[in-house]
Amino acid sequence: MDETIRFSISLPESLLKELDEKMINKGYASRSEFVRDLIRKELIEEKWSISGEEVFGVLALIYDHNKKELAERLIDIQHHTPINIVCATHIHIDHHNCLETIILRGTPEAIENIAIKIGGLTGIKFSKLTRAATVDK
Ligand code: NI
Repeated sequence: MDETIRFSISLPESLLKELDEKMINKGYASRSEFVRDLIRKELIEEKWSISGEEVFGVLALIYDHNKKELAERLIDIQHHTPINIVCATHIHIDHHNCLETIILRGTPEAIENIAIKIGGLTGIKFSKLTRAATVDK
């Protein structure tokens, strides 16, 4: 575990006020925790912008259960990129809708590619890729 180092930063009063409001609205207990997460978020975005880095993605989907060819296409895409698929979870929401989350691992390009391929299929009603990465130990 990294040693925690304390340092001070200077901010214009209005920016500090904004920071505190956001910190409270997001449920953070301290400025330190909020600023740490802001820095991590920036580092994760940076990692996603570098080609060849290993990153993770969580793709959440809602789709039409009645479109049988869609389910087949979804499975096909996953079978053709098994190296990037860590796992998938499927729940049956109701008679017509399925929810699936697919956890992906690989380069930003590979993950974006799969997410675009899947998100563009006919019958997908919702598709959202959450970009994740490790940035500290
Ligand atoms: Ni289902």
